[in-house]
Amino acid sequence: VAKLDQLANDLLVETLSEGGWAYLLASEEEEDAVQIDPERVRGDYIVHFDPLDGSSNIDYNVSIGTIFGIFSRPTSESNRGLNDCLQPARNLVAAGYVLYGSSTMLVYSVGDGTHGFTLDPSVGEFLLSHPNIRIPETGRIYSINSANDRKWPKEISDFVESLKDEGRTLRYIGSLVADFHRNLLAGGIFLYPADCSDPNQPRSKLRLVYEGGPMAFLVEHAHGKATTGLQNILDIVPDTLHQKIPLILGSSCDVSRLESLYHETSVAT
Ligand code: P6P
Repeated sequence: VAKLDQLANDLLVETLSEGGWAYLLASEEEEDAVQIDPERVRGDYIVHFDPLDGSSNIDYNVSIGTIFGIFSRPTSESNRGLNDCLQPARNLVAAGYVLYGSSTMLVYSVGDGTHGFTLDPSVGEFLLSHPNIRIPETGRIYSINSANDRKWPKEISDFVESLKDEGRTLRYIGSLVADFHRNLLAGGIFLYPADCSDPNQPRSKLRLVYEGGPMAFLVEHAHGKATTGLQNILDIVPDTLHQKIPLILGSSCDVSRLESLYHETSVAT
């Protein structure tokens, strides 16, 4: 029996292939981009997705999610090749996630606000329940895996200590879509910094193309911010499909405070 994340991937690939609007797919579960048979394509879209993010939580009934981002073909002259996938998230025409939690929600943006829909099983439709979501400029919550605190860069350690001094509360589920969604509505900041155990070779975990990019698009259109600490996530041009990045996103004032710490360090060094 295939695992749920593989099943979710296969379902998305099959459905998007049949739809005809996408000519290229990029999935967390696929080593390379999937080129759709040109005979079946009538559209100019590229779809990135993490079919079931947080799938290690499935057996423990923790909320998980599907993350997606949609690009247009970069130029009418592009050869519809694999590189068409490697666009910065600022180019997204749409992004969103489905959260499988106490209720099933679709949250998406097409660049004009971020909106939430809740599945009503009695009619089998997603109903608009959260129009024009606006993340509070600052929040009580911070979300980070504190077990990694010895591996954090100094800016993150200093920032987290300041949050503790202010009496902020730590909430961390270990499922990006669930942690992000809670902070999007309640306000707060999610941080997954690089492992800097070897300062010369920082190692990140979360992916740019189908995790950080779509989430950055959503939070930006909900008046929040997303950064690596040094760069707006939306502006990063991916080098590779499965590129990993430090991911910090949420309330604009909280993210800006952290960016200032990184700026002070870069000025001082
Ligand atoms: P850690 C789940 O495996 C995931 O990809 C994200 O959904 C989540 O935010 C992160 O990893 C959790 O990672 O190292 O804290 O268990």
